[in-house]
Amino acid sequence: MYLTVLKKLILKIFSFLTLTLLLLIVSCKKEDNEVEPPRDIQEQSTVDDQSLEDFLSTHFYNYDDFLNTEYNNELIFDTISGENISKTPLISQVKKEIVRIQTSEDTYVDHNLYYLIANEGKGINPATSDSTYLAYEGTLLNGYSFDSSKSPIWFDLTQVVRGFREGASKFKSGNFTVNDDNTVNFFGYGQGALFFPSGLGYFNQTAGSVPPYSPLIFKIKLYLVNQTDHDDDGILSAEEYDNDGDGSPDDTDQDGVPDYLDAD
Ligand SMILES: [Ca+2]
Ligand SMILES: [Ca+2]
Ligand SMILES: [Ca+2]
Repeated sequence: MYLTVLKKLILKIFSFLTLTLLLLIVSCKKEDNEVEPPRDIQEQSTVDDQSLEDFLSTHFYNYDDFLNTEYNNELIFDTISGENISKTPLISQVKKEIVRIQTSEDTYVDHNLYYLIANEGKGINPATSDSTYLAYEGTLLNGYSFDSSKSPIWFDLTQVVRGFREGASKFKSGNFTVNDDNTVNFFGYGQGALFFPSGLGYFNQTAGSVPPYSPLIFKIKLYLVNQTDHDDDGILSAEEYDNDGDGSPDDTDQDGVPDYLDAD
């Protein structure tokens, strides 16, 4: 993707300003905010998936707005009832990907990640180890909004919960123009939503106002992608982060420092 020098400069300034921000979607450290003992992860995955399917079957999004104008829409969910009784449910419009969580050396638990692509975007997909400049809103299935940023901010996807990391990589970045007053207009960006079980979120942790075992919804607008080389060794993190595909960072020399942070 071609970027002018000015755009590259602005991209750098964006990165510098926002990389230090820490928001709720950043994975929590293991602390005393956990329910112990944790529930069985397979059973919880099944329970959460049923809740997600119920939500997706009974709700629709404002797809007509996106047909009329491609960008500058807010994604809105509503129940299929009353005058909206004939709307197409989300369950017919989302895509599903199975994300495996390793629970022991040879045991994996499958989780269903659903994602709605309202606009795919015209740029590049981030790797799960890249940084993304995005606006988002996180809600529970009951509609309660627990975290949001309407203005985009940078997220290192290695630092966010697994469902968000995997889901954000399904969207493509956009582009932008700079106005005379130095404000920026974005266009061609990926927009949609992620719906995932607690096993890909906080599971048995309380995270801010999110109760344990909460399936999560994130609406996102993915504006920019910064392909990241965390350890500055000339090899993009995308090529070092998770080559065995198990969802956790590889550590080839098993020294406790994952490859993407291990400069040697
Ligand atoms: Ca590297
Ligand atoms: Ca791995
Ligand atoms: Ca290592």
